[in-house]
Amino acid sequence: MIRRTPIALFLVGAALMLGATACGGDSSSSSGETTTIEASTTTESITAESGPSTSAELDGEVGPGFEIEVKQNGEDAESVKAGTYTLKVEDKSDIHNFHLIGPGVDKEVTTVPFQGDQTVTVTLEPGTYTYQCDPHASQGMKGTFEVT
Ligand SMILES: [Cu+2]
Repeated sequence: MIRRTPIALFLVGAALMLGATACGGDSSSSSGETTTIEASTTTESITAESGPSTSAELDGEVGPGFEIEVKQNGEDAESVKAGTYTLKVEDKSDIHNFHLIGPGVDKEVTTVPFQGDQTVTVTLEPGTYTYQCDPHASQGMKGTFEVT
């Protein structure tokens, strides 16, 4: 009786390989959960490796104060996978601009007098990218992220 668990696990594994779900029944349901979790973890890592295209979006923000930032999935972008991204910039001030500089990119997404949203497509290559407000970059109004 005590030895049931490993046997049940083996049976679940065998049942999964055969594609048969009927033979396990009630006794195998708890060990079946463990198998399901392992399977979904594997699926997630395969998805992550196969491409960043599902979340290929970056959000930039500048102003209204002397602030500039780039976020990915709501978090400060520090390390980003190489690829083509939709970059949405919210420019909340008419005294700042948003300028992205890095390998293959030198793009002033918004100009100083512009206020509002601007969306551009950028292709990011491995290296360091700097985003800055040109008039105030020397005062620290800039940031960087790495593309790998
Ligand atoms: Cu500025």
